Amino acid sequence: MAENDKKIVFSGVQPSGNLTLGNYLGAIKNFSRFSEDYKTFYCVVDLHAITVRQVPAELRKRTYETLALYMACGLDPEKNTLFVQSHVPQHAELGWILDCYTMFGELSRMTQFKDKSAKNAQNINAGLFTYPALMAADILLYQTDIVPVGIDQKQHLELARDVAARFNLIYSDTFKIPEGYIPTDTMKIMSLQEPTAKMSKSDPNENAVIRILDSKDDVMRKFKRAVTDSETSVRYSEDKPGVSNLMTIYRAFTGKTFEEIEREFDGKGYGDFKLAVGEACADGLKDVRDEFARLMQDKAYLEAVMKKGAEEAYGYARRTMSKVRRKIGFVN
Ligand code: AQP
Repeated sequence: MAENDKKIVFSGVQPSGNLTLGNYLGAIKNFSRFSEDYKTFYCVVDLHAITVRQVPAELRKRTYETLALYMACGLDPEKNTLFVQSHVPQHAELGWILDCYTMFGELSRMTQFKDKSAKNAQNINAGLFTYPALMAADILLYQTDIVPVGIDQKQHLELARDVAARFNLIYSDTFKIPEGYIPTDTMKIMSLQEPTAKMSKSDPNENAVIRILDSKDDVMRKFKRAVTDSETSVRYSEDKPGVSNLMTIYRAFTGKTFEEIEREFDGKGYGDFKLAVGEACADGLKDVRDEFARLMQDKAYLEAVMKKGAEEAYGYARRTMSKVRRKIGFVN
């Protein structure tokens, strides 16, 4: 298919911590399925990361690491545009403009804002509040058709669609209205310690979170300690959130159905089951860990990928921005 006829895919991950199994199964693992037939933009969203206070040296290091993880998870920089958000200034520019087309009431209803302001009560800044308008800008800049994300981002994506439609109504067609791509089988991986809450990279309890780069020993230990329930049967059910979460993870790595998993562990206790989940997960992530370690040795290569990605992204972003500026009435 000619490059210009391809549909456009955009997504991003914040370099706000060591990435988790949730980031992997809910988002990054799905990115590469679009590489061949779509024009894909995958961004390290550092502007979003500073809505929560970051240690500068850590943020810089994690920006390289997130890019390396994209590649270690199978994203070829020759087939995907991989870049860092702050390297393309149109994100911040369109972010500001869309702030002016996003309503206070809409932003107040965002559950992520409510959750994050509860967790960061000492730093409820304006950026945390307007985060969804910047996310809308990220997506709309590239005239995106499809946005692969976990279910926690659905509300933000719907807001991006509403803002795009509002802008189009005022000024005539400017932005493509994007669709979400939310994986049905791994849309929300839960905490291992509190299985009714999302697994989050900023969770202070290390036992709750599997990191993509955890050693096999760490993965095994964390699964062994995972919270289950007082029964012993491996069965998928809403009233067994811990076991159901482990089954979801096991299914993602083995391709087995829930029925097959229930049969496999029939009559066995949770101990055997947790060991099997740990083995499947640690082995499934081994190639990613090895490739990540190799890529991190070559900082110059990572910088070359960032630079090429930013140049490609810039070309697309500039085209949308010039249209937006003209429609609003800015002098070019
Ligand atoms: N637990 C999860 N299950 C499925 N998908 C998930 N995602 C995140 N956690 C899970 C998806 O990963 C992508 C990138 O997320 P992000 O880094 O932009 O921010 P987030 O959703 O706020 O992720 P975290 O891990 O919870 O970060 P912190 O702790 O910094 O807030 C998104 O597509 C998201 O849906």
